[in-house]
Amino acid sequence: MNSQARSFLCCNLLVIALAVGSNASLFAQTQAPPSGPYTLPPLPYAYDALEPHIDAETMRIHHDKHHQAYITNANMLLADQPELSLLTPEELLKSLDRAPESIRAGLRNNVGGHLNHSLFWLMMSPNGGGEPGGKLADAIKKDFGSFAAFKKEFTDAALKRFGSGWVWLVEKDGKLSIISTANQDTPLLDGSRALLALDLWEHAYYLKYQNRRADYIAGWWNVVNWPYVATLYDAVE
Ligand code: MN3
Repeated sequence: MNSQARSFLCCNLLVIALAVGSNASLFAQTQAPPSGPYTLPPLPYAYDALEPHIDAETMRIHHDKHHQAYITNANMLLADQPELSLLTPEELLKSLDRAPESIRAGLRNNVGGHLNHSLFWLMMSPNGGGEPGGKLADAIKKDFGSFAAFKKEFTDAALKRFGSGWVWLVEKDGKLSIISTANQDTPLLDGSRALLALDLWEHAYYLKYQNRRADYIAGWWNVVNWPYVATLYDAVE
């Protein structure tokens, strides 16, 4: 690469760095994403497969840009952490105290972002929607009264999530519950197992729905991959 091309690339990276805000310094330090322990999992369906509920452009940017950025940042933070790099995202988030304090918050946000999005893609399907069956259906009825009551409680939690974060259906000690986490925090941090997740960052819906979060949530129910959620539930029993 000649020096002109290099300075052009450098300049563009700086613009990207400024655009992503708090992670700017991570981007500005290098010209190319480093290799590292994490790689972007492919979407298990086409970008437009969740239309009309989630549009193709949102899926493309969400997966290729936002999820990739969490991975790039996490890999950069782990560049000189060979022992931590051997851990799975789940293991790393559970043992953040082993990381140098200077990179702990960055790992929490970016490894959390990688883990949450990796789950989120699988929790949706072009053949989604409807209601779960089997043991998960029984558990929802036991702990919420009915599927409709569960859906209402989950939707209410998603509407009330202030700022960026997620709403989850989780299992802990044999009981289902709905919780909300800020930023990219995961239910793992309080010992819960994630069964279903809804991304409530504006990047997840703003292109199509703008400020109409309620419409995004209502649309999203049509793409929930209940068979996959049921496998996660069966795995925790
Ligand atoms: Mn997201």
